[in-house]
Formats: sequence, C-alpha cells, structure tokens
Amino acid sequence: MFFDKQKLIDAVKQKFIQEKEKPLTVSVMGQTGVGKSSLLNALFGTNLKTDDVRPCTKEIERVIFKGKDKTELWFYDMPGIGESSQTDPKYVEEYRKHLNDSDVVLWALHADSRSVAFDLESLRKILGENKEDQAKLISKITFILTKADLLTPSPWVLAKNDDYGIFATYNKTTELLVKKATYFQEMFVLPYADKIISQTYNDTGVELDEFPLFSDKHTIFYKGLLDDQNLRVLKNRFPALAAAFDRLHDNYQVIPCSSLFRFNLSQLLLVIINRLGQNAISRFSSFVSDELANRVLMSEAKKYCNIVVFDTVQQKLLFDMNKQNF
Ligand SMILES: Nc1nc2c(ncn2[C@@H]2O[C@H](COP(=O)(O)OP(=O)(O)OP(=O)(O)O)[C@@H](O)[C@H]2O)c(=O)[nH]1
Ligand SMILES: [Mg+2]
Repeated sequence: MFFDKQKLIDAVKQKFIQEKEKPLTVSVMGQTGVGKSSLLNALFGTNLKTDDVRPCTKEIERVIFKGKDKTELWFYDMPGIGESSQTDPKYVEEYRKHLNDSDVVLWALHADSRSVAFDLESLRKILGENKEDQAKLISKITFILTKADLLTPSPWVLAKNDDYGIFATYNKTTELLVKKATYFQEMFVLPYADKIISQTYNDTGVELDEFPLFSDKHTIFYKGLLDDQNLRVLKNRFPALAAAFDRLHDNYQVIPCSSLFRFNLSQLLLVIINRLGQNAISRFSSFVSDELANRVLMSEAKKYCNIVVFDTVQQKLLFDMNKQNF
C-alpha cells in the first residue's frame, strides 16, 4: 500500500511554496446537465452558458475570483463527462491531467438520481491504475449533490428576513438528504477509503504522531476516511484539536446543495476554502461570508413555488405564491 509520511509532508511544504506564486484552482466536474455551470453562476454571479435541454459546456471555461493582495482563485467549469469535443479515450486523459493540476475537485452528482454506474465507471477510469496517482486524485475530490431543491417529500422552508430569504429543509426532506448523502458517500468515497489522506491546516501548534493521525507544524493528516464515530473519539481525546478534526471529517462528506435555492452554498464554500489551506482562508475569507452565499431575494424566491391552485368550479385562481404580498 502506498504510504510515505515524509514524502507527504515534503509535498505539502512544496505546495506551500508554490502556492505563493500560483493561483489556487478548483475544478467542477460531473455528467452533462448536473448543474456545474449553474453552480458557478450562483457562486460568482457569472454568466456561464447553461442549457435546459442539450449538453452545453464544450470546452473548459475559467472563472477568476480575486482575493486580498491580488491573489487569485481559479474555478474551472468542465464539459460534462464524455461530452467535450474530444473523442472518448482522450477525454479520460484530459480530465486526469486537469484534475491532477487542480487543488480541489468538486464532483457533481444529481441529488434526484439513484443511478451511479456511469459516474463510478468514469471515476474509476479517471483515477487510473497507478496507486500513487489514485491516492493523490481521490484525496482532492469532494462529491456534491446538486439540485437538492427537486426533492420535496416535505415542503421547503423559506426563512424570511426583510427582502431576503434563506431556504431550509425540515422533517422528511432533511432526513432524505442525509440518507442520500450517506448513500453516495458509501458508493463513491468508501471504496477508496484506504487511499484517502485527509489533510487540513494546523492552527493549534500541537504535533501528533499516532497512526492514522499525524502532523507537522503546518498540517494535520488523517490516513483513511474519518467517519462520525472516530470523529467523536478523537474530539474526546484531543479537545483542543476539535475544529481541525471537523475539517478532516468534512473534506469527504457529500454536500447537498442547490444553485436555484442557493441552499447550502456557504457550507460548500467553507469546505472549498478549508481544503485550500490557511493561506486561502486569510485571502478569501470575504468570499465565505456565511449568510450572504445562501441569501435569495424574496421577489425571486416567490417565483420558485411550482404549484398554483385553480378552482375549476369558480374558474378562479385561488393561490399563486408569486402574487402573495410579503
Ligand atoms: N431545479 C434546479 N435546476 C437546476 C439547478 N442547477 C441547474 N439547474 C438546471 O439544470 C440544467 C442544466 O444546468 P447546467 O448548469 O447547464 O448543467 P451543466 O452541468 O453545466 O451541463 P453541461 O455543460 O452540459 O455539462 C439547466 O436547465 C439549469 O437551469 C438547481 O440547483 N436546481
Ligand atoms: Mg456546463
């Protein structure tokens, strides 16, 4: 099994040096229509082309976010897997190369789908045969569930605050999202658990060396997938490191979100920034500003209600959320 602690610590140091010169990069990938371009538009107010019907993004597109001190964060919007202008075997190479060059990869999966075979096969092909490459690549990926707003076993709550609202789930929708996130984690992350090396910045000054946990002054590593149970155990043993353990755990949680409802976008941004490291936090903290990412204009939110009630006896519209005055 590939595992060389010193090599890993050296690689992180090297990245730390390179980071000062090179922009940090995040790539968004997944099947066509899963909502990659829409997600970047929701996060940055950009106008990347989207399409309701046909595969849309054909070439890799870049969105640049400027942080403090002129540093930049580059987001890459990828064509849907296998939908680029390249022919089939070539796309795998293209993706692999691109993902290798990225600091963080968001792999988007449709929240309202239970079909995993195509994405699993694509992931397997892109990770390739080389064990070292597999470990490096899988450790960069966070899986996200897009279009969570399409799940409606119980209604969504719109918490109003003046002109803005924040969408939240409750009851069955909350439970369903947790179950889905768990299922997708089982399908996509667990099979690679022994290859993952979760890492986060060390802001505690504490150094540990107790497999599967180890650290140097700057970074804390966890070899494998830090699950809920082990997270609790670690937090009890080393309370001072609780926040760092949360970050190690969150790196490989599957994150449900919705571009339309701006649901959970702040959590998504937080995981991205945490993964990029402490440098990124100071440079891009404005970007994570919690409530802002999730806020939706009430005038817009009202339009998302997709049921109107029409009385066929009176031939009259009884309820249309868009016409409500609040
Ligand atoms: N309900 C809902 N629809 C969404 C959401 N995000 C995207 N969509 C819709 O999904 C469709 C596809 O969105 P795109 O952003 O073009 O998807 P893509 O993954 O970039 O597609 P390709 O460029 O073809 O790979 C569009 O009709 C979007 O309006 C969302 O959060 N909720
Ligand atoms: Mg697109």
